[in-house]
Amino acid sequence: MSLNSGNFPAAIANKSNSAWANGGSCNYTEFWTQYLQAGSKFTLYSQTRLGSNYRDPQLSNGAGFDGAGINFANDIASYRFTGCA
Ligand SMILES: [Ca+2]
Repeated sequence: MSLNSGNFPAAIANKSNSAWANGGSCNYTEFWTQYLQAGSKFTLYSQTRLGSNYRDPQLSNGAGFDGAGINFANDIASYRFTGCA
């Protein structure tokens, strides 16, 4: 596991129906359904670096540009930042 990835703490893992990304030095944030960046994922852009597609208020109806049709509600456990400066 690199510095650009990690697991969400147990207090919030698998308990969210929304997501918002604001990577300070990375263009993309991947949200994964399993710990250690496994399972299914969707990707959001950085709010500050790209300025669009950076949040999804309802994960139950699919999420990101690569997670269409997948129910991610209460099913996000880890993350990875990509496209980093
Ligand atoms: Ca959605």
